[in-house]
Amino acid sequence: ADTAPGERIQVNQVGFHPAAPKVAVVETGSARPFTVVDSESGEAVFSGETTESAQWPFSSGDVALADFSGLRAPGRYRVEVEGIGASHAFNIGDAVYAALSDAATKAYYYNRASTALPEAFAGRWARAAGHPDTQVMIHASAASAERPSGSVIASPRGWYDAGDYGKYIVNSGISTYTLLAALERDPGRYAARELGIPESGNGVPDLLDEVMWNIDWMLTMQDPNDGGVYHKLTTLNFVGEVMPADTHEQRYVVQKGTAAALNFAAVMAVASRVVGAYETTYPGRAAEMLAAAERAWQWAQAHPDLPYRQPDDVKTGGYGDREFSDEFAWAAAEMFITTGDSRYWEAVDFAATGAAVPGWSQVSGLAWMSLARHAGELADAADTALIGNRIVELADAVMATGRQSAWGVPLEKSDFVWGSNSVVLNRAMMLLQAYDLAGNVDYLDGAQALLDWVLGRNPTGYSFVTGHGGKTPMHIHHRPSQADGVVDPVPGFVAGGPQPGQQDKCEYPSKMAAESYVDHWCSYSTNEITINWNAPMVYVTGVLESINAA
Ligand code: 9MR
Repeated sequence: ADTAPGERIQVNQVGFHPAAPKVAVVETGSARPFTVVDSESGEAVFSGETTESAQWPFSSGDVALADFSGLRAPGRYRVEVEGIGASHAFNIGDAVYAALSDAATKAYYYNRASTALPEAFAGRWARAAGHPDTQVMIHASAASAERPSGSVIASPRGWYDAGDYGKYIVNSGISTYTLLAALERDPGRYAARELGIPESGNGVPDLLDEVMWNIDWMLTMQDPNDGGVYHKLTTLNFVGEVMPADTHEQRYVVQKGTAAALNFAAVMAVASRVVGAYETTYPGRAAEMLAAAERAWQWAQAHPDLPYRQPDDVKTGGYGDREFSDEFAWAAAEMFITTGDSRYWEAVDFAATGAAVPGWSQVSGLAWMSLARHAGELADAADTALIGNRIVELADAVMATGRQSAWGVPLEKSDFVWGSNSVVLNRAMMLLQAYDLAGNVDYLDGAQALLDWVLGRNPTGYSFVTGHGGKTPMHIHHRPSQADGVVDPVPGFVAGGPQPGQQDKCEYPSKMAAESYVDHWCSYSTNEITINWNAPMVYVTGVLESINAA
């Protein structure tokens, strides 16, 4: 008998651009005929036969692929297989990711610290101000002669990192960068996107205004006395599921370190060149940021190997990293691009620097991504052949992994870690770099398959973005969503996604890597949201929109 929609046929629940490859995954032990039907009338508009069924290591059961790429007519549809059921409904059309991309960006607004979110901008998710962060204490681990332990600084604004209320410099690095990179690739697109935030209409892309909220905070995390950067600003322990306005525990800045300084330097270098185009609205800011970047870079030269070591009395997120060659490469690349000063290129052995799919602790890919984006304007010192090769090598490695697998999505075992959806989206982001560089449509199609995964073509049956898809997370591990009394979670957030670690001891439906996910508040290891997981969603959907519109 047929099952409920989405039970045995998985598809991107948001949809596809007309020219995109379109694939649904059917749980079946053998090849089957399928149809695509108009979701309103039920009329069949496309028919085909699935591939032979196959298994893969990350989920149970045989699946087969239903390819309906030939359907290009705009509309709202479902995939149906007799005796099995139907998929969730999805759209085919232009601008199919525009609302999603805006929502994934607006999510940052909803996670702003130190401000009220008025109903005019936040609608049902309006909330009172919390965490003014004007009286933040210097933790003993961060004490200096000028700023002794227990002395107080102001460090307002910024985004909450995740479902918790901490503000972490390392993770702000990749998150803020990725949003700026989206803007650098498509300034025209973002100039036209209105997000409904307090700064809308100020003549600057809303995306940049949003980023400035976090940059303003990041700048306060630099010690003006030596240029070093504090690792994080948090309470000593995680607080409970309360609204920002209802928690008043003392907050601290904790320990300077090499990773914080280099993440800070890289972001400020990028932000400086981006905000430089908006001198009227943000006078003096580009120069301020570049100076801050240079000081942080200098500090890191003097402290090249200072890992973050969590003090005994601090229990919030660690974001500890012990390997800094990628952070050095990234900061050097951004400083080189922004200043044109070849000393930055020469400060790092780029020939010996590999490229990896980016994550908060591995940022070499960001260096290559920026270098490739600016390849046409780099100072002579740069090796542009090397830059192109690194991107293409990485994209080819991504494409080689599991592309022929049962789900037709280039994934491998090591992708199923805490925040797996961000690994998937960062893979897609890197494929888009190679597409921009080499024009090979395979890379674009690979990026589409990866986006499909996060939007529903996966064994959990969830589209992992709150509010976007037929079956979406309702109980994300996000304090405001849990505490605000509104049934729907704050929209536009990407949940972490399946991974077999089960670090939180919630109850899971399966131990298999791609099925180990539960839509429950308790599941901070699969159902939390973070600023670094949302960023590649903004990037990838924005780029696909731009490519389709071109
Ligand atoms: O995203 C982080 C993930 O890579 C780590 O495995 C995990 C455990 O250390 O921590 C994640 O980061 C969390 C951070 O420390 C605090 N804010 C919430 C983040 C997402 O869970």
